[in-house]
Amino acid sequence: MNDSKTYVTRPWLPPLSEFLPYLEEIWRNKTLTNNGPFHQRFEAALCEHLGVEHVSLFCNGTIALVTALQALGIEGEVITTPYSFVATVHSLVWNRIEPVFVDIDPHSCNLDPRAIEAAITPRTTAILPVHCYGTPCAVDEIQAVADRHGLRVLYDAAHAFGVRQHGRSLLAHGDMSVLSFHATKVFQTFEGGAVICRDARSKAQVDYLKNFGFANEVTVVATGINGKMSEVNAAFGLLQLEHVDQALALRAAVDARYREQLALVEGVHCLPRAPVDTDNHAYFPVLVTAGETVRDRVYAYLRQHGVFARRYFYPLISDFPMYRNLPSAAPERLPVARSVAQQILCLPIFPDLPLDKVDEICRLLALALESRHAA
Ligand code: T4K
Repeated sequence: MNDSKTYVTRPWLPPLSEFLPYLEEIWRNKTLTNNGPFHQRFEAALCEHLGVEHVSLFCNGTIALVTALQALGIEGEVITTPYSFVATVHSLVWNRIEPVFVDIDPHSCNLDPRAIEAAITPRTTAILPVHCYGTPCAVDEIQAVADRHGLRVLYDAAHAFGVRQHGRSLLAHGDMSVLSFHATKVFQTFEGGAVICRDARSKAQVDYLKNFGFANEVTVVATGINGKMSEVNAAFGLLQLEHVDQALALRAAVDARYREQLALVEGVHCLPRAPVDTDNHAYFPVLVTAGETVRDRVYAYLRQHGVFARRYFYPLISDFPMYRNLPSAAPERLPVARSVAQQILCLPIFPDLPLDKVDEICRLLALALESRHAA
């Protein structure tokens, strides 16, 4: 990739010299995978860092979602959001579960808790909300709906690493939460993910399922998959944990600079950050309020100038061919999600994005919005 280009994100990497001793240890002990020493140390370190009790590491967030749904025994229909990365909903279909889309809240871009209750049928077994961009869902309202109807709650927390609210980790809510440690995430292990479980029993269930269902050398207790994280990824994650707070602080500075610079640019609305104890600034989403045509011209204009902003999440998942014929995918049922998807643009944000580059992106954005480019 050419360095004159500015991508929506770039992974934060520690100095290579810091990683070499970890690799030397793996070379010495020759345990490459299957719950090795780095895997165990990384799970323990993550519990400590995140302030949760039970973490099960995975090869990626998608297999973690698929496995968490199995561990919770979810079937029938699950209420979820059309405004996410497609893996959220694919994970349901890989378990032969029918997704039921409901609309989002325009401020948080997360499931609108008022819309959930109306979508519940006798076949509904769970809710699969997403903490989109790391913004917390309405966790108390969602839990109240779930309790009233005896439903499970599985959070897709792929964007929510390290977010804390009301004195506790956001990941502590629901029956389980799933993280992604993909290269594009605030905390990454090249590929990777994790399931946060409420208790040791459900972690054991998840652990069996990600290891073919083996309970011991000769006993298979479930139709498991291979979802394990390798020692190289786990060792890298352990090292990354030492740097993540610094990386988040650098992201916060980029976020603040955008807000300052864009405050006076007409036609762009920065999505507000929810009040939290610790934010992670995973994305910098803005709305181009003139709508889809102008948004797409702004997107193209930025690209011409080497700025690769992304339209996360456009199109809606409910518009993809395998979902659009579901009754709940009907456009008139999802007006807020549709409107946000038509205006959304995620601007580059990553720890070593120079602040003068942020200024330049804001200038380009303002120029693009001038009528001669965007009208
Ligand atoms: N749930 C949610 C809500 C999610 O957002 C995701 C993943 C998942 C579940 C599933 O978790 P995983 O199974 O992925 O662990 C990216 C990521 O591939 C995906 O992980 C992520 N969400 C999604 C929002 O974004 P793309 O197709 O946009 O990625 P890509 O390859 O275009 O990368 C974007 C930019 O990042 C590139 O232009 C340059 C930069 N980049 C990317 C990679 C991969 C790098 O600089 N280095 C890299 O190695 O999907």
